[in-house]
Amino acid sequence: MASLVQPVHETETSSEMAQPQTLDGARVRTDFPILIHPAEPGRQSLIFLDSAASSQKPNVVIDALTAYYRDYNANIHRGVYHLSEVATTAFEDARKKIARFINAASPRECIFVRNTTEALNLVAQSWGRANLQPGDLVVFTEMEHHSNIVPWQMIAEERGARLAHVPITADGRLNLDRFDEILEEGPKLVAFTHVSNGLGTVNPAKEMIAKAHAAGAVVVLDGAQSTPHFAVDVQDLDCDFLSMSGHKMLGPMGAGVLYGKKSLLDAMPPYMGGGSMIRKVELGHTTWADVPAKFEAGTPSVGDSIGLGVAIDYLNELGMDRVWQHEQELGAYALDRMRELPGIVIYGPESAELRSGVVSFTLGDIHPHDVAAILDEQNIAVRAGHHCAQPLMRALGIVATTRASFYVYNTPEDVDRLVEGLYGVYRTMTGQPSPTMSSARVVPVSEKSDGDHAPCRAKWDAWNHTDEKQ
Ligand code: C6P
Repeated sequence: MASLVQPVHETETSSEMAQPQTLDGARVRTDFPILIHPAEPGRQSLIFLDSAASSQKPNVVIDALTAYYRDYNANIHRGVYHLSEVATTAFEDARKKIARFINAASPRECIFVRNTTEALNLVAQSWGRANLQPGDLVVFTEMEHHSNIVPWQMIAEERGARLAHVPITADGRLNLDRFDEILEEGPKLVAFTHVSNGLGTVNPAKEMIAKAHAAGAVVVLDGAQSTPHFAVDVQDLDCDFLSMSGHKMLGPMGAGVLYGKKSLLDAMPPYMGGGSMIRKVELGHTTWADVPAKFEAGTPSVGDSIGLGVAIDYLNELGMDRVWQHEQELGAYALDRMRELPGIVIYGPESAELRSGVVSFTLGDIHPHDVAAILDEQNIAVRAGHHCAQPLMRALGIVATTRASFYVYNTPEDVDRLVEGLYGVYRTMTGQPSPTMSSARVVPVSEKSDGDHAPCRAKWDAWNHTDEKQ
């Protein structure tokens, strides 16, 4: 039975040593069944450019999930029977893989959660409730995802703490002069994203963490958009907490990680009460288990966590340096090609070196939802909206962008298809055969008489009127 469990791979495998210098996106793609399905009749092949929202999954991850449910599905940390022991070992092996992946000092510093949102809420509700006093200052930035804003607002309101934010510069970087000024006020906690999901900006995390520590703050790093794409070393960065979303890094939905320094985690109260997180329960009083169990109440997503471990094996075999180089090359190529498009505004830093493989843009006065809907007709999947970063959009003076995001399975040909697709958007929206953006008003597709795009637009509009537009 135990042989059915994916082995724990070491980071430096001999196969990695033999890998070529660069990553071949077309080869990698063959490991992803969803990307190589024959196109449906009448549709072009899928170009998936929305990995910043959630990545696709390779066969090894899908197979690991199937194997768990087919061969050794059991609850963990409870059963004395063989099946449960096999599942427990596989689950804890996944934790060890994650700890090695981010260079945590111990697997105990890695807590399984569902996603980044849960990781950040855990810190806010546990560390925040125990440590924030009335008048304390909590700092985040204008480019944060809502997950790294709202939990701080909630706990600050409850504890009477104050909030401050670091603004962005005109080219979509953090205003580090303003950051330094805010640090002079001695914040208790600083939370910021390693990489912006709305802009692709890579923030100078190590430098910012050192400054925040010098000012006496605890630092929470949102790693949702960094850990899938380049090597993140928590000891080198010296962050106090780091959040990860496994579903953005080839893993299943439902497995994420909160890394925390053990000394901090040990001192924090539990976030949720229930099974697994206790040492002793009496009718009037309970004592807590050690970390990580203290923060893992209830039955975890066992199969998903094991699947995340397998995703990490896969990324290690590709090599995180190659993954990052591949994405930067694709990003640079996309910037070059897309800049030729008339009327395009690309948000974020000019220099490809300061960016991840995310290109967020607007196309003249065409609504980003229209751009995405028309690209979808060409089977090109991109995201449009505020990307759960409304304050960022406000700072940019817009309500939404269209966003293409690249990952290991994308190729320069995908960029070419995107650019062709965007010329198609011009044609659809302006009715002009040539792709020049004149000063003439672009007609929203929903107003066009052919009505072809009306269903897409109606879908967007309906969704747009819900409370939480993504
Ligand atoms: N961004 C995007 O399309 P969850 O949903 O909990 O896995 O991740 C939240 C989150 C937090 N921080 C950053 C920087 C993120 O990018 C995300 C998720 C997705 O951009 C979905 S909104």
